Amino acid sequence: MEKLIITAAICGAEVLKEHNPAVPYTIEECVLQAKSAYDAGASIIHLHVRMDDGTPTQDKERFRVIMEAIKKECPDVIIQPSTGGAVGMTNDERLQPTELCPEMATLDCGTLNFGGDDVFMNTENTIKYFGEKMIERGIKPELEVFDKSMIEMAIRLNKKGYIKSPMHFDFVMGVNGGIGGDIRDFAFLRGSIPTDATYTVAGVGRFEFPLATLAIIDGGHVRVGFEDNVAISKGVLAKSNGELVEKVVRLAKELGREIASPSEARQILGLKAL
Ligand code: KMH
Ligand code: ZN
Repeated sequence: MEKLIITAAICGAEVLKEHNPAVPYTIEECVLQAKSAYDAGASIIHLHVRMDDGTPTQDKERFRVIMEAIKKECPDVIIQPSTGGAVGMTNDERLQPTELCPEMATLDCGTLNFGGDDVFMNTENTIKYFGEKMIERGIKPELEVFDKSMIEMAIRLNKKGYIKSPMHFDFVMGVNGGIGGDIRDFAFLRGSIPTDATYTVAGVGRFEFPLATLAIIDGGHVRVGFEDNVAISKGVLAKSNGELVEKVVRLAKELGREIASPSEARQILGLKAL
């Protein structure tokens, strides 16, 4: 079985210090959280950025500064900026970090009710536009899917040339408005992707570690982090993103799965070697 790629989604756009005081807003806090995850075994950092007061932003310069600061401490880590940003942002606002030509970035594959009354808009034309920009800028998309229909969208746009093969999916499971996080939901998504595709799973809240375990057993990959979940166990806040990654490493060890280094992750995902 391939080694396990662990992604740490250290920050997100919605989670706040009120949920866990260790959620990073400042440059220094982002570096601290990224380093804790990297030292624990994460090879990819999925990155949102905030202003110092916690306001989410897709500002290119803020991304540049934070990405450079993370690279200083974690030289070979793969940084994967979000192009989802926060609900309500415009397409061009969301695409700003792709102008920095990172190795990877997320590409959200459909519209959904997001966590309540918000609507996270990703029309077919938006997805085509983002796909074209990523091809133009040499970026491998992580295809965020919140439901099965979004896998179908990705397959359709792959056939039309907006997304290249082999595709890499992120099953984001347990968002209010998207698919749930039960075993049958996982099996449904897992069985719906092309045979040459890879996937990672991001379970929201209580679904994080059960879904991580399924992916470890199945040969998939795992995303954890404050964006998705702030607790290390029921009612106990995680001290850092590193603590969440350490738990995945422990589970993988118990289940006989080795952890991929950043260079091994690049090989598995077909990214250029550093
Ligand atoms: N913040 C969500 C509305 C992504 O990173 O691409 C969207 C999101 C997805 O987090
Ligand atoms: Zn995200």
